[in-house]
Amino acid sequence: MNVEQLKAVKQELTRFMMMYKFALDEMNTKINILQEEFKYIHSYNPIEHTKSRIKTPQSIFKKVQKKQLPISLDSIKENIHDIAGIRISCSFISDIYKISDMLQQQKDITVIECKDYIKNAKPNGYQSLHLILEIPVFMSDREENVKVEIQIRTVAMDFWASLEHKIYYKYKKTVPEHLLKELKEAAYTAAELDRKMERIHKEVDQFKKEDHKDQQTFIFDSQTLQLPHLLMKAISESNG
Ligand code: 0O2
Repeated sequence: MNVEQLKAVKQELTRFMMMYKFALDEMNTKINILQEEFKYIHSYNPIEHTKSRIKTPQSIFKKVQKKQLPISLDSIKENIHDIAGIRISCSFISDIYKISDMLQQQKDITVIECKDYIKNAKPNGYQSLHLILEIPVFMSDREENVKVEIQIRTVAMDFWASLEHKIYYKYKKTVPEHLLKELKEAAYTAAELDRKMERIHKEVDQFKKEDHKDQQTFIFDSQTLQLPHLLMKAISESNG
């Protein structure tokens, strides 16, 4: 390849990767809006943290070879669904489904795939909800529909998955039998913890709803504000 050809390929690759960066930015904005709104309505944060990444060209190429795909940008766009990826860690299992539903219902999002490894955990114990969503990205000269992979799981599921990932790579994919067994048990314990935490959370939530004092304050812009009784009464009466 001569210098001019190299430059052209580099430019094409940059434009290709940028498309995924923009898709990631758009999706992160959507997630931030949902999170903020959810905090106002339910008075707690359903998302512990989010992490997003763009797959490196090396890692994309490795996947292309593993899947024996034709080497072209069109084929990569069509067949590799996790070039842009977001991982959302939630406090409770029910939040995972709430966030997933809220995203799936948005008009500009097309759901390409939904894999529920929470209802059907993988044989090794892995649990997570995986979505492949497509969103339009508007650039100066074109519009592209871009896929983003979203993995949504609880903090406990995430803790398990990162340990399993480390072990898997440490042992170069031949993990000793006793560790596989222990990992599976740990996945079961994590799932049990998630169920217990959810039960406790529901009970506290119910108590909060019935607590009259809690109804006289509301959280706005990260501040707890008092609601004067007379103001509430007047608004309620004017609403009929
Ligand atoms: P990486 O390096 O994390 O991106 P695909 O190969 O993506 O087209 P697949 O494998 O059927 O299709 O998709 P799936 O099952 O939705 O898994 C996608 C991603 O979920 C994986 O990406 C992992 O990040 C994660 N994952 C899936 N199974 C496991 C598991 O058993 N343990 C852990 N720790 N993570 C898992 P990649 O591309 O495999 O790797």
